Amino acid sequence: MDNLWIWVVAAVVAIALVVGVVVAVRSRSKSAPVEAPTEEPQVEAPKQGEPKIAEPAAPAAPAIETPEPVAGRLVRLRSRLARSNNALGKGLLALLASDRLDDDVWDEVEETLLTADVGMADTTAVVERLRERVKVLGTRDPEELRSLLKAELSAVLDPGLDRSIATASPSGEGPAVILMVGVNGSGKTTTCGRVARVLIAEDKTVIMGAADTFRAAAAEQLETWGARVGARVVRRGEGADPASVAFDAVKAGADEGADVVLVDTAGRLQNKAGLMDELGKVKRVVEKQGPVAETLLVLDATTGQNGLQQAKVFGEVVQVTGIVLTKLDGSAKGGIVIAVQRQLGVPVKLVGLGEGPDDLAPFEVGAFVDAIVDGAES
Ligand SMILES: Nc1nc2c(ncn2[C@@H]2O[C@H](COP(=O)(O)OP(=O)(O)OP(=O)(O)O)[C@@H](O)[C@H]2O)c(=O)[nH]1
Ligand SMILES: [Mg+2]
Repeated sequence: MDNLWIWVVAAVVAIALVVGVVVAVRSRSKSAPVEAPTEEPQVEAPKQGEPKIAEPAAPAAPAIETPEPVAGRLVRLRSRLARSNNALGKGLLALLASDRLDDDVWDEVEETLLTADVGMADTTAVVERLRERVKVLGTRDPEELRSLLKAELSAVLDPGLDRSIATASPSGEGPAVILMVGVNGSGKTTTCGRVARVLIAEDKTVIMGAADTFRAAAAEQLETWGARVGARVVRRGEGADPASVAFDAVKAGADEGADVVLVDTAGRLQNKAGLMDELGKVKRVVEKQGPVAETLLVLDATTGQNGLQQAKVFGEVVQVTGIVLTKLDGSAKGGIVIAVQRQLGVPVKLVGLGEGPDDLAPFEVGAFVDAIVDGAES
């Protein structure tokens, strides 16, 4: 009997021990820290060609700005233009006011125009016509000489050219697509942002495509511009196919009924044949959805005649419909406007006169000529 009790007590103690151990192990495993899996989870890369349209720009800058109206901008910015082009008007008027208008003086007039980047062909044409008219009219009156000079400079700038920016698709369907092309640093992205503002000031709806995919910063720069005026930017990651981004942007524009799609492209050097091919591809792919309304070549006016060489190469790849001449507020010489237009056979449509958001003006021949000639006196 005694043995039986001993066995019962031993069994109860054993069971209690087992239960205690199990409870302790369970509670420890619950509170133990979760160990990180040894293998990284596999993230699936987005498939090539799969449309991946970015969300609207993060609402980092909620205050939407009201861009300045476009009318009269060139007049407002005239002092910047006149400052940088003072030499042209001043030099010419001083020469024309000389006591004797002999060959030496006309040679100097020619030199002044050449130094102002006007280019040989137009310089010769302007000097010949001016010389002829001064002779015929027999005038030496400064005011008359001034208006003769303005008339000749205006004539070479061809005031009759259509300088409007297309805001309707040539096919009549879908958005007007505007491609922005040009070499590194010429001001393409800035121009996209500023043209978007101009269009928004005219109550147009705008979508921008960040087809410069070489640098992530390029798309961010465009988004910053877009966020300021509430224009959506379609983008993909760095290194994505620029043509697909452009395609997506145009598709988004069509789906959303936007008036205009502005496509920013990467800066390209004319000697990089592959990059020029890529620009051609961007255009061809965009055109699968309809014709491009406008291809604007953005040129840095301070690069003078060198910029013209680059511009010609672009003209061979994409049919340029308008020139945007930026940085005319800097050390650029006014004559470049004449040379660019003449040598490329395409009108200068917009000019950049500063780094501000509304420092882009529609080019007007009269206001421009007044600024470079009369600027001499201001
Ligand atoms: N003073 C002045 N600066 C300008 C003008 N237009 C553009 N810029 C400046 O030029 C610089 C280059 O402009 P971006 O718009 O980045 O040039 P980009 O052609 O897009 O350059 P990439 O993307 O590198 O090919 C910026 O610092 C602009 O502020 C202008 O009309 N006047
Ligand atoms: Mg850029």
